[in-house]
Amino acid sequence: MPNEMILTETRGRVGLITLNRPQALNALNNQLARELMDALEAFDKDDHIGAMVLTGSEKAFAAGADIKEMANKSVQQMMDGDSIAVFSRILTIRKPVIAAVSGYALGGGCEVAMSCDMIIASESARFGQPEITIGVIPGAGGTQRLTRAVGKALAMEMILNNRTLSAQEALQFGLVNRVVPIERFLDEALNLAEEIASRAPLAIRAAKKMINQAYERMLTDAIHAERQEFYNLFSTEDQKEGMQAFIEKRKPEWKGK
Ligand code: DAK
Repeated sequence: MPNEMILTETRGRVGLITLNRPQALNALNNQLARELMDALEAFDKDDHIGAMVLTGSEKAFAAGADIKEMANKSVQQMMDGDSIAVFSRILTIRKPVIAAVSGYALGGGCEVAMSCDMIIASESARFGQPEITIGVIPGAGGTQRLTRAVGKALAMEMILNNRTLSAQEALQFGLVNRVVPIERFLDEALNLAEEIASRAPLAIRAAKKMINQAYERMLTDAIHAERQEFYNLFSTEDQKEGMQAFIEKRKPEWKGK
């Protein structure tokens, strides 16, 4: 089946994937997440491809998992659906993936960017984990990866109080590799990917694997625990209220239960 929510193309030895659901700021619904992961896996298997670039639009890399799709789900439905579980598939990609981020990278969007190997940000990029505002917490590694990237103090502020980072702040705190003007952010990422793709493929793969293991080995258990906490929140009234309030464009009324 042809993709409906992403675009793919090859530029030399680089596979380019563009999230293309502009009406929802690239919110990651089941279909988009599945198309994205299928495309990453296809490029990973393609011998002509040495590296990948993942991007969105100038306005939004991705504004998170699709709140409308998950608002009324139960704990069991969240655990059973392969919907957001496909997020873990990005961790199995062996070739380097560079995120070219402009505009919003929020919630699951920020988590996808952090699951890539490097991030090139446009000057307008904004990173955040706003899940607390809809009554949940990050569920795709955000509590762990963000903390490792920017440190505990800032991660606490971002996750507990919805502090977002500008591109320059993200650079300052080590979340991104470079910040470039908006006209050049995609080319910058493509050039970097092309250079990496020209290097020894097996060594590149081994290097990526080992660098990630510096984090992932201790990370796995924590990610499972985080995911369970995320699922559990679907038994709370506040999760239903938070997501419903977002959909109805009103302020949520928290009950603490
Ligand atoms: N979900 C669904 N629709 C979204 C969306 C989202 N995350 N973000 C934006 N949209 C939709 C809006 O509803 C609106 O649709 P219409 O009303 O036009 O139908 C359209 O996109 C344009 O958005 P706005 O009108 O709101 O645009 P603004 O420029 O005014 O505001 C914004 C942009 C990004 C500040 C705002 O849209 C916003 O606050 N969006 C929600 C951001 C957010 O809360 N993100 C976190 C979602 S929770 C897991 C894996 C992943 C996750 C969890 C678990 N596991 C593996 C277990 C991830 C969770 C999340 O990401």
